[in-house]
Amino acid sequence: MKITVIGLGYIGLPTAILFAKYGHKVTGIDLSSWMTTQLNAGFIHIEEPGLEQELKEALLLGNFYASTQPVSADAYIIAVPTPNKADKYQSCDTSYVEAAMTSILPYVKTGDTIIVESTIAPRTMVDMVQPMVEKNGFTVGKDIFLAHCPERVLPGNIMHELIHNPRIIGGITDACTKKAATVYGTFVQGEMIEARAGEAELSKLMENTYRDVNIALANELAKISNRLGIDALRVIEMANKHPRVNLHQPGPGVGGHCLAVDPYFVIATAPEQSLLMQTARTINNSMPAYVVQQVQALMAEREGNQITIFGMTYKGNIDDMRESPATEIRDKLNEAGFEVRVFDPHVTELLLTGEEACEGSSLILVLSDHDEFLNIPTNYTDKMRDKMIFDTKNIVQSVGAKVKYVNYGNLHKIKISQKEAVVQV
Ligand code: SAJ
Repeated sequence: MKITVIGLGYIGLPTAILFAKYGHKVTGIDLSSWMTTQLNAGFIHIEEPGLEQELKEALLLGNFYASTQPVSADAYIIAVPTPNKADKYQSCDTSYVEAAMTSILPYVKTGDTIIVESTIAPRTMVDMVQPMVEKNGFTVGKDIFLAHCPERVLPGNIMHELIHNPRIIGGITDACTKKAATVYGTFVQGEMIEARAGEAELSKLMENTYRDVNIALANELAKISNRLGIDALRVIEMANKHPRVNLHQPGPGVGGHCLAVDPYFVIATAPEQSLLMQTARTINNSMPAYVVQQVQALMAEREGNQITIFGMTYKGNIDDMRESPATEIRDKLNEAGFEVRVFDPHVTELLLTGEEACEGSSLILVLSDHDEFLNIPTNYTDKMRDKMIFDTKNIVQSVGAKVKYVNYGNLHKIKISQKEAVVQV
């Protein structure tokens, strides 16, 4: 089969390479000519284990070619970004999907399949994509087969998960679903879940919204426990011993390109019906300011004005800082007049060593759960002016003697002199 993949990012590129590996003739399309030249020379522009090797093999087989111009194919896969718009509910910006559709439609012929993988707002397939195809004189489900097949992979493990995860195949009609399933069936070994386009769109969004709402609940619990003088982390641990309870973990806020983005796509399409989701977003968005407020209270009792942030990425053991709450916390601390130093062993442009970042500091503020922070070595804390760690991710397991360790479990005890702690239990 000839396959054209539009958008060679975190999802489009691995998908294109896998199709090539499984014997298809794949052309990968991207706007960046620098990127397509690099790819044709065998080099990838993103960090993903195993991908560059697979690209080199696909090039050797003659099954992959990157280009800036679309070419005719039997199946087209669209994997372009869908950011939030800057409107009231931060709705889904489908302009890249629209542009990708416009670019391929001159090449589309009867019998072809078009699959949108990009995360899109519910009803985008029927309200926007289908009319574009029909405008070109085709009947969807008879001439052209149209489906939304969202991905659900975790960066760092994409090559494995694309093959083994269950895959939702959401066609506009049953015939569209069957046709799209034959495309993925060439390499997907996980269950192929046959669905309608709208179900597929909303299912992908609800997976991430579920997580966002649950994290909001954990963050709210952390605030409540702090107010009441109760250990939130013990509460979570105990509640989770119930076989049907899974409280999530509180943190400094929710980052990344999915959880902090996708719920808005649902909210914007049904604002009056999505009150819980909106509240969850508000709670998670409030966490950076809440952390800063707690830090101010902790620093009020300490000597010195310097704070060291440990971790700038939105989660642990990755180098991705997109939508990271750490950025907002750093900026707010700077605005509040603190001298802020940053240490993140996963972000290469941050050059300070742990030792340098801690020298003269009065507080280490842990914002990412990197493995490097499991044990905080004494050579980091020895040169601190005042030795305290506030660990918002509950990741640190050992610290040197004389270092005060604070997390969402005991924060209330440390700040007991502050007026928000009403009872100490
Ligand atoms: N977080 C918490 N508390 C928790 C769990 C996470 O504060 O208990 C925070 C993290 O620190 C981070 C944010 O939430 O800031 C998001 O992290 P994540 O690991 O939950 O999610 P992502 O954005 O890296 O990946 C998600 C995944 N979706 C689900 O688990 C439902 C992934 O499977 C999807 O492929 C991805 O979104 C996507 O592309 O949609």
